[in-house]
Amino acid sequence: SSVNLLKGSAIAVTLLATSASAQDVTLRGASMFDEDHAFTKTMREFERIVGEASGNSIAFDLRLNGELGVESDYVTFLNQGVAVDYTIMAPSNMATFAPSIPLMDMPFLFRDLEHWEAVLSSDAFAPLEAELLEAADIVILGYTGGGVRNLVSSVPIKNLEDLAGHRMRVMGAPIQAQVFQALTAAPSAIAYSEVYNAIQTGVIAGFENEAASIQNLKFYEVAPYVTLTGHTITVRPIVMSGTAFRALTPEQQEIVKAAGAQAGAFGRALESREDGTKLQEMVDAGQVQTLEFEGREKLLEMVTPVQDAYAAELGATELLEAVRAQ
Ligand code: X1X
Repeated sequence: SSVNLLKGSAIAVTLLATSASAQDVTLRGASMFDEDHAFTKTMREFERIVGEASGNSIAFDLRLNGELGVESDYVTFLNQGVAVDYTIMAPSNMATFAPSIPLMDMPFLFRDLEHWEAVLSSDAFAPLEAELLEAADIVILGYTGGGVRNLVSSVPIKNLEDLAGHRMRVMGAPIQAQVFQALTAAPSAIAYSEVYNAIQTGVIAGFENEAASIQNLKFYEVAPYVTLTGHTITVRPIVMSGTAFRALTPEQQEIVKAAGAQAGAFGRALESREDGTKLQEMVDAGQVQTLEFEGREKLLEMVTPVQDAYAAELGATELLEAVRAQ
């Protein structure tokens, strides 16, 4: 019997050794949303492509509905190589780890969808990717996004007069607060998970967001006025922790990179296509009322010096010029 026991443990060791050499790995992902949101659908597409290409040597465990927190939590996890291996993330939520990364999604960066797509299909952001890897140990695998961010408020905001002193939440990157300060609003950085409550209790009178997320998290319940400033077309990197990335074989690394690029293109087409439809669905359901912003053309003028100063401070003036020139 002791011989049998020994045999048993020898078999167990062999099995372990076999599975380790096959490099089977499970990656844990995080989404703040349910299956209906474009981010979740994009991560599902990423998983599908990787699964197929890797002969299912890479498996996935995607946690939805903010089970693992919000993006400002995810970025810390990715940086430390714990809890979350991959997700989709607003560059402005990574500011504390890499100050230059929020340049990617600063308001009024893109003229229109065509400009946005041209920049994202180029390698204009490569230096920012390198800095993120170096400073935060986070790998960008691809880019999704394509939602248009508007003001979302509990009170109607129709013009610059209404915007003056407007208490609104912005993402936690200094450039976000600086832009809305330049527009004379009163921005404060509040965690995404606190926004609904902060509006409901009157701590702030609104924030800014895109249709997919307003609808998915029902922000219209507390902030039914959507002012069509269209100040940002979102850029949302599909990211992986450096720790998780390095644990893959070189072949698996190539697979996740290719899948990130492909899933990103899928996600960009999806969210940009759905953006208008989702806004209209909320209008039709009586959940939101849209308002034009009188004098929108003045906003870009007010914000440009802030963008320039931010880029200059980072030594990224050339990069900003290159993006504008695309
Ligand atoms: O404003 C936020 O923090 C969030 O808004 C949307 O849900 C998404 O763009 C998400 O990436 C995050 O930025």
